[in-house]
Amino acid sequence: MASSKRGAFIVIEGLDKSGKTTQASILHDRLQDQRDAGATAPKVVKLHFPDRTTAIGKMIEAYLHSESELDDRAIHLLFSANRWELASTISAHLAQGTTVLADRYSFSGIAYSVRKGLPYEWCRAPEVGLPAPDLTLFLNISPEVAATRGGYGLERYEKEEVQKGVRQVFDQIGRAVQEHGEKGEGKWVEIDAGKTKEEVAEDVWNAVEPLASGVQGSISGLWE
Ligand code: Z5A
Ligand code: MG
Repeated sequence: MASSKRGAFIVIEGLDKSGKTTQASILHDRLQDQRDAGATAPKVVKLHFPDRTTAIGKMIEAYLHSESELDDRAIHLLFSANRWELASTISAHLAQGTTVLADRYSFSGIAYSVRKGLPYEWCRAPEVGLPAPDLTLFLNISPEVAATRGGYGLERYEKEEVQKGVRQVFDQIGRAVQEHGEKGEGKWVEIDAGKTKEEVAEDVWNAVEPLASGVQGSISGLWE
């Protein structure tokens, strides 16, 4: 890797059960294989938001399992704080040339809370300044197909009418990022997640490959 390159920050977003965790894992392994094959490829780390291992993450998990009730604004800020807990770690990895993959990020935070009726700008505010992704892959699937997938319906928001509302907000965010993407939001690429796992993985790889050896330029703050 050229010494002037830093690691790429790649985010995977999408509705529930669109295959984010499946694809994050396939992509991680592919990038890791590349590194194992030649020492010049960057290291790679994979994160998942919410990170349920921290104290804040445990509060979020209790909420998602409906074991606790929280004001909509309070839970929104906890999800955001859960990202800020890892912000300096993400920036340090990127600066050291490590590729960072995140399974969900700020866009999920906004989409689920706006769907509940909170104002868009209020929801976006606590995300401003987090490390900005270089690339967001939005796994697009219809809520009807998502509802047929394994594990659906176990957590609080996994209901078809909720997912339809969330999808509308994601569409709004995607359009905004595509229009302003050069200013600290990175690139937004939509992937058809209704295909087989292998086909989706190929589309994901085609989008990621140009960044796989690292990217030029400093790390931007999201929406800054
Ligand atoms: N949330 C929020 O409100 N605010 C925030 O800031 C953040 C999150 C970060 C938990 O998230 C909740 O938190 C979530 C949003 C909210 N809403 N709810 N409920 P989470 O990321 O922890 O959720 P999860 O439990 O991991 O589910 P998921 O992420 O929605 O699923 P997924 O990762 O997209 O799908 P998957 O686990 O990879 O695959 C699901 C199943 O489908 C599994 O059986 C796979 O084998 C199968 N699969 C995957 N791909 C395919 C294809 N291509 N074909 C057929 N079957 C497939
Ligand atoms: Mg997942």
